[in-house]
This record gives sequence, C-alpha cells and structure tokens, in this order.
Amino acid sequence: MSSLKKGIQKFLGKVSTYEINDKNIRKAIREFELLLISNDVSLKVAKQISKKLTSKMLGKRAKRFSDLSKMIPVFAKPIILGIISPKKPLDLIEILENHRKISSQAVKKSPLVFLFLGINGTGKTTSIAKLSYLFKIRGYKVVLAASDTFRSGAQEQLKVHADRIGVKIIRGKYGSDSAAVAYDAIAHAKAKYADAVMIDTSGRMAVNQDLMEEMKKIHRVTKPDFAILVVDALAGNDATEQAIDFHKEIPLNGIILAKMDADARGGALISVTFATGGVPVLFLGTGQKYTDFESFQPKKYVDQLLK
Ligand SMILES: Nc1nc2c(ncn2[C@@H]2O[C@H](COP(=O)(O)OP(=O)(O)OP(=O)(O)O)[C@@H](O)[C@H]2O)c(=O)[nH]1
Ligand SMILES: [Mg+2]
Repeated sequence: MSSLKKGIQKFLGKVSTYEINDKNIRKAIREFELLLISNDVSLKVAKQISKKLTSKMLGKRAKRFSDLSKMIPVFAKPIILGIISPKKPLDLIEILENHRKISSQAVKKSPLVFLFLGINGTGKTTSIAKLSYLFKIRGYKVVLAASDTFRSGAQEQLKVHADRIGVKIIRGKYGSDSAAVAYDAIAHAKAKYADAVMIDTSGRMAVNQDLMEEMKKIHRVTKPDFAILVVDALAGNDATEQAIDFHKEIPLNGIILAKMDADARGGALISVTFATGGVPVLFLGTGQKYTDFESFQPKKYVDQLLK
C-alpha cells in the first residue's frame, strides 16, 4: 500500500472525531493538503485540491454525514478523479482488437507502433516485456525493436524477454543507428502481419539536447501510434518534472508508472496527469514479474484511496 493511502486512512481515522463545522473543515483540509504534499503530490495540485474542497465544503453542515471522515471522501473523490482522469481515455487492448478486426477484413493494416521513452533505469524495458506478454497471451503478434544500441547489455536484456515471452526481436549492433533498428522492426512486422511493434530505447534525460534530437529522429522515422513515457514512481516529484519535460519534446500518448510496489509514496500519479494536461496513465508496474502490471483505472484508484 502506498504511503499516501496509508496516510489518508490515518487522517480519516483522526478526523472522524471532528465535529462538522467550518473551523474543523478548514483545519482538516489543511491537514489533508499537507498529507498530499508530503506524499509527492505537487504543490500546485495539492493547493488546487484543497481550494476546491474548501469552496465545496464550507458552510455545509450536512446532516447526512456523522463526521468529517464520512464527509471528506464524498467531496474529495470527484475532485481527484477530475484530475487523474485522462483527457481522452486510451484502452490499448480495445484499440488493438479493433485494429485486428479492420485488418482481417479487407487489406492487412500496418502494425500499431509503440515507442517507449524515459530517463535511465525507470523500467522501460521491463514494461515493454510486460505489455508484450499481455498482448501475446491475448493472441496478438508482437515484434520487439531493440533500439537501445547504446547501453551495454541492453540488446541481450531484451532478447532474454523476447525468448521468454515467445516474440520476435529485431536487434541492432551497439553504436548503430537506433532509428534504423526500429525501422527494420516495423518493416519485419509489416511483412509478417504482426499486430504490434514495441520499440525499446535507451534512457535519456530530456535536458540532453543531442539525445533528445536522436529521440525525435526515432519518432520521425517510426511515426509511432503511441509514444509512451515510463516513469519511476519512486522518483516522486521528479517523475512529474520528467513527464513535463518529455511531453514538451515529444507529444506523449500515455504514461506507465513503474515500481509502484517499491515503497512509492504514490502521489506522483496524481501529479503527472495534471502536469501533462491529461495524458493518460495506462499501466502501473507493481513488481518484477510479467503479470505485475495493472491497467490503471482512475475511478477504482480514487475509491480505494479514499475508502
Ligand atoms: N519492483 C519493481 N521493479 C521494477 C519494475 N519495473 C522495472 N523494475 C526494475 O527496475 C530495474 C530497471 O528496469 P529496466 O526495465 O531495465 O529499466 P530501463 O528503463 O529499461 O533502464 P535503461 O534501459 O537502463 O534506461 C530492473 O531491475 C527492473 O527489474 C516494477 O514495476 N517494480
Ligand atoms: Mg532499457
């Protein structure tokens, strides 16, 4: 359980002794705001949540609530849900299924192309393996592009996953052009009527202009259907900064938040959606196994957070 969730449970236990009046409402909202901030929710979002909560709750001594622990979740849930709900929801499985249906009718369409990016060590390669596994067990044909031709061991790492999952991999030589490897993988996937291509790239900081230019080249050459940023939930507020920085350079279609299991405080999730103006969080990485991968459902998340 994230420390945000634990903190909220403790907080609700505490305010259950508060009588409902304006003074206590203000006090509780202040505590709630601090709790959010101390769990990686960015200051901007935390302030917005508490401002909205204040305007909705003040002056309401609603008889239907026995105490603040019952009242706060009712008002806070829709506010947080509004923040973490994507501008346009994205269901990859549904999209893949529709794509396959269209493809099998008349002409075979090109594969859907997924480009994964992010800073070093966030969980890109692992997330690719998890998503490929998910697609594979649903019967889709996946091709992996080992476009990380930079970090030593990256090619072999992806190959191990490809063999375990049972999908094709197109590899490149270390030091070779990563865009060319991705291009070859797409060409192979087209020829073999694959459903999806997953492009693994080397980790990079968005402030590194050269590496961002390389990423833009990969993006230009592969024209991905989905550019997916993988961020590490443990990075806290940095995860939010990364999402902003990458989104400025490459328009993101989705975000994967990896390592949610590894003692993450949990608030980064709320901040990344806000900071990117509603880019959907698609999956949460919750461990090292292929199945430790949850599709992110905003409503379910909020309901569990404010139980
Ligand atoms: N606990 C946990 N560990 C994870 C998760 N996702 C990835 N990891 C671990 O994080 C480490 C880095 O994962 P990679 O997938 O290699 O990260 P990457 O972004 O591809 O790294 P680079 O290619 O070096 O930039 C590995 O030890 C993974 O097993 C997750 O959801 N939970
Ligand atoms: Mg990698």
